[in-house]
Parts: sequence; structure tokens; C-alpha cells
Amino acid sequence: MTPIQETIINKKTTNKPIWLMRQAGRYLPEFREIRKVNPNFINLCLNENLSSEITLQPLKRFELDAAIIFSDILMVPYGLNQEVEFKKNFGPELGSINLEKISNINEKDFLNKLYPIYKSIKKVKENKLTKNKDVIGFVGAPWTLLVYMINKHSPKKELIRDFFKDKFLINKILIILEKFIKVHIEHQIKNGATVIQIFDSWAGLLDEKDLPNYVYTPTLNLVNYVESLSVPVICFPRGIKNYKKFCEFVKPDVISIDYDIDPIFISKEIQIPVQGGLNPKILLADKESLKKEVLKYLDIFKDHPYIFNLGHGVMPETNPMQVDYLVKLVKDY
Ligand code: 1CP
Repeated sequence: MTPIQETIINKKTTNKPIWLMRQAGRYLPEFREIRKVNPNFINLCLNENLSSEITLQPLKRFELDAAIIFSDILMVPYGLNQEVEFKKNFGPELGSINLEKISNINEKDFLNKLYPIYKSIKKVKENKLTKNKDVIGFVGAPWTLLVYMINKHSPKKELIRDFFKDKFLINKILIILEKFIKVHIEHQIKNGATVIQIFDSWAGLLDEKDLPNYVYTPTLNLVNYVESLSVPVICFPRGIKNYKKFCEFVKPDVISIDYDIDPIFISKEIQIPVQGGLNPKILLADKESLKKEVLKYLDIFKDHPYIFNLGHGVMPETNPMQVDYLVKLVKDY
């Protein structure tokens, strides 16, 4: 069993496995080299040789317990034939939605478009660098994908006005998303993903009263689906206030927490395995401050099944030496 599986399945507390959100990416010079000559981000995700190489880059440097596949949550809207483009210094920009076009897409066309992602996972799984480690597949939660599909760019702080105006459209898209997210999960697992993480990056934009409809129920359906395939599932409903309630409704195998939530409260109130929490900004500080914060999380979760991770992705300006120091601190604890 891998260290992460021991934490999740056996609820082991004596080891603290570690991987980092956005561990493959912009803070690594070897990634920037590849990115420089591959300006089209979608094409890069669909190049199985390069995407598998990028996935493995952090494992060559650091003693991490998992690889997370180099792809993006917006590959699902792309697979559904919505235009998706990543613009420099702006982020994603999506095309307008043609409900008829999206409703008519079949599984075969979707899989054909995303086929290189599955090949890339297979390559990563077969590489000796992932021996006795997990390969993490992932999807965006229906709510977060809906936000990008309707909003058409990052909501940053707020949704476009009239976001909820066309309830028919929203409900229709949510049904289509659930179906194809499941297809995407299934094929990641078939090709070697051993854990699935569901990113709900914009769960925090919703009012408490809307969470059951847009977050709890759609996510629960996915959690049940992943569990039916006998693979553990990690949920990251970023920015919600009530993680306890989320866990009671959705029952994931692991809950990933952001850095705004009090880890002491979580360790007392939540019994299931926990992941993450450390503010990624602390990696930009000096070693002493970093050490203090890392030990804080490790101490709080000493007797809890805990996977070390951040409360959001590694920032682009992070020095890889700091990541190295962080991983060593966790391994030496
Ligand atoms: O080089 C570049 O300019 C591209 C930057 C980049 C990278 C490296 C983007 C654009 N996506 C990714 C990869 C990625 N995205 C991974 C795999 C790599 C890894 O984790 O190491 C994963 C898991 C994601 C997930 C993702 N994409 C999320 C969920 C997590 C989160 O950050 O909240 C979201 C919201 C996206 C959308 C996205 N992709 C990229 C951008 C700039 C954005 C928009 C973010 C925003 O709206 O603010």
C-alpha cells in the first residue's frame, strides 16, 4: 500500500505523506523551459509526452508521495466543445455556450478530444518514479465548472450579474457536466489514477442556502461514483465556511482544507482524514517562519490521519529550494 493509501484507508497517523497542489508548474525552471516553446496551454495538456514529463518533474526533485497529472479542470468544457483559451497574464477565456451543441455531444467524441490525457496518465503510472506512490487524477466539481462556463473567465471575487438568470440553462448544463465528469473520472482511473481529487475552487462564492443544490448534491453524486470504482476521493471545497457540514453531507474519503480555516477546529471537529491547509505564501518567507508554520500543522494533526499539502496551489514566484526544505521538514518529522 502507498503511504497516502495507508493514511486514507488504514487511517494511519504515524506517517505524514506529502504532495502539493500545482507541484508541477510555473515555479519550476524546467517547466518554464517547456512552456516557453509551447505557448498554447491546451495543446501542451494534450501532448502526452510533454504533459507526462511535466507531471514527473517535481518527483525528480523532491521526495513527494504522489504525482498529480498535468492537465486542467477546464479540459472538460473543452471536451464538451466550448472554446477554451488560456491568455497570458489574464487566465482562461471561454467561448459562448451553444446548448444544442453541448447537448448533442456523445461520449466517443468527448473521449477522442481528451484521449492524450489518459495516455499521459498511463505513461506516468508506468514510470518507475511513481513506484509505490499515488497518481492523482482530478476533475473540477460541477459548480466550479459551471462558473467558468457561464462566467467565461475567472470570477476572482464575484460572478457576472444575472449569473442565475437562466435556470433552465444552468440545470441542463449541470446534468451534462455530471455525466461527462464521470466519464472523465472513469477513464483517468482506467489508465492508472489511484486517487481522485475534486476541486471546487469557487464553492466559497455561494450563499450558505445554495450549497445543498449546487455543491453538496452534485459533489455527493461524484463521490459515490468514485467510491463505486474502489478509488479514494479527496474533496476541496475551497472557501466554504462550514467544512463539518460539507463532510456530513458529502462524505468524502479525505477533506482538503484551505488556509482561511482554523486547523485546530478541523482537527477536533472532523474525524475523516484531512489534507492541506498551509498558506502557500509562507513558502515566500524565510526558512524560520516556514518551519514554524509547517510544524504547527504537523503538531495539530499529529494524531490525525493527515496528508500534508497547501491550502491552495504553489505560487509561481516560489523558490524551488523552499519546496525542497518543506518536503524535508515533513519527511523528518
Ligand atoms: O503556464 C501557465 O500559464 C499555465 C498555468 C496553469 C497550470 C500550470 C493553469 C492555468 N493550469 C495549470 C495546471 C493545473 N490546473 C493543474 C495540474 C498541475 C498541478 O497541480 O501541479 C491542476 C490540478 C489545475 C486545477 C485548476 N485549474 C483549478 C483548481 C485549483 C485551483 O487553482 O483553484 C482551477 C480553478 C483551474 C483553472 C485555471 N487554470 C489555469 C488558470 C490561470 C486558471 C484560472 C484560475 C482562476 O480563475 O483564478
